[in-house]
Amino acid sequence: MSRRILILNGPNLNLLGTREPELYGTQTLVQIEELAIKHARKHNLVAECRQSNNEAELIGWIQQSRGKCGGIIINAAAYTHTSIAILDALKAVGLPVVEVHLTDPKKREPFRHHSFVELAASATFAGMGSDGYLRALDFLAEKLGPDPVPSR
Ligand code: CA2
Repeated sequence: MSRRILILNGPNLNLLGTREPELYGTQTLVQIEELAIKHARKHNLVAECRQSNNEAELIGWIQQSRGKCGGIIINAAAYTHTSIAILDALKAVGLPVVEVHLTDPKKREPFRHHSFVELAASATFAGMGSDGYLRALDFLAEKLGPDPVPSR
């Protein structure tokens, strides 16, 4: 199984660190991605990070991960609560999926309580800020098992 992990972030997460810091913190998405890439290396995983405000683009990347990646970490942002298309794509690729949210949507407005992504996910890490992405990598590293050919 590939040790490449696709880390997907959905709409408006490109604004992290610039608006609503009281809710989403002060780290930018680039900083969070750098932390994730470094953390992945500790597990001999390669994190490939992508963000889009476009549902179709996210679906395209999910479809392309089939046969190339060993797992997907996804913060689908608002699409979490609306997108059956993303759910279907995640199910179709048949890879382990971990759902991440910076905040805990279940403790926010009722319209955020339902997650379609959750229906395809093996685990969810929510309300932990950027640590959620690192815990998601730990989870996938455990699921994939040790690297048969460790690089160091
Ligand atoms: O807590 C999360 O990670 C969310 O996925 C964030 C989404 C929200 O729709 C989900 O319910 C929970 C919103 C992302 C918006 O990101 C912004 C970042 C900075 C400034 C404004 C929005």
